[in-house]
Amino acid sequence: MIFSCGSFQLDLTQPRVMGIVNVTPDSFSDGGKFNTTDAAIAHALDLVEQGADILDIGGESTRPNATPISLQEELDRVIPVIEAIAKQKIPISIDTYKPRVMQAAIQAGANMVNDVRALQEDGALEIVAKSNVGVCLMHMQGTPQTMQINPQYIDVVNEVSSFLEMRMQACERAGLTKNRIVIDPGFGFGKTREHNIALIQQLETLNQLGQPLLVGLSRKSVLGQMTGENVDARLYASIAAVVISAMKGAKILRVHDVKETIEALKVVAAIQ
Ligand code: 7PJ
Repeated sequence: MIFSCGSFQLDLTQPRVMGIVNVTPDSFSDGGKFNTTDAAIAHALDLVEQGADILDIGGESTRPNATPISLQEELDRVIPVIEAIAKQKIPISIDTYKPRVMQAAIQAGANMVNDVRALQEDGALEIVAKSNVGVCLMHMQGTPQTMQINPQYIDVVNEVSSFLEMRMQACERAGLTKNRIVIDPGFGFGKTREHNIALIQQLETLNQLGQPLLVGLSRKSVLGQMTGENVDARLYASIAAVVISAMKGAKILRVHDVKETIEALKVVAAIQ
């Protein structure tokens, strides 16, 4: 399985690691630590050193209740980081739902768009389709401001699967070829603990959609609910989630802890 993202052809026979680079002062996990351009670039280079296969650059936090930021603020945060990292030989993903940020990021060297709204904003689909970048289509119920207020499903796995299939079809109608699309159930995005668990348990069902699966569970609150640990102490839980996800067929793991994740994935690879 080859994932085509811009000038990169990523072989997904073995799972790949997407390292998270937050250029946000309020991101729920490492918020405030890497909020300047230079610090974000240094963090990105460190993740490359640790062995990341993709870097995911995000300027606007999508944690529950996060305050939205302006287009200009988001551009000011992410574009200088992308321009600096584009010199590295590693695919760069832009984590945004804003079409104008996608456009500027692609121009600055991004190879992939990671969109928590699955290209549903006006113009997003067209911008990605007319480029050659890859895309991650993620499921979210509601918006970051409201999504954790009583999320409800009749059948969460079925509903997430149908949504992703609908967005895959929209992408294909717009001219995006299948080899440019990965899909993601969106853990924690309008989901209770039970919803998240059902999605992990039935990851194989989403695999049946035929597109590579991206999983983002790193340090998330569902892991905190399971372990009682706060966000700075969820490494072991995150590694457990990576191992389970990889064994259930996930092809891209979106994580904060790159080196540790790679080590865990080597164990999975060795026994498979
Ligand atoms: C995800 C994401 C995720 C994708 C965030 C956090 C919240 N993009 N962006 N999947 N999560 N594709 O990292 O905890 O799960 S931001």
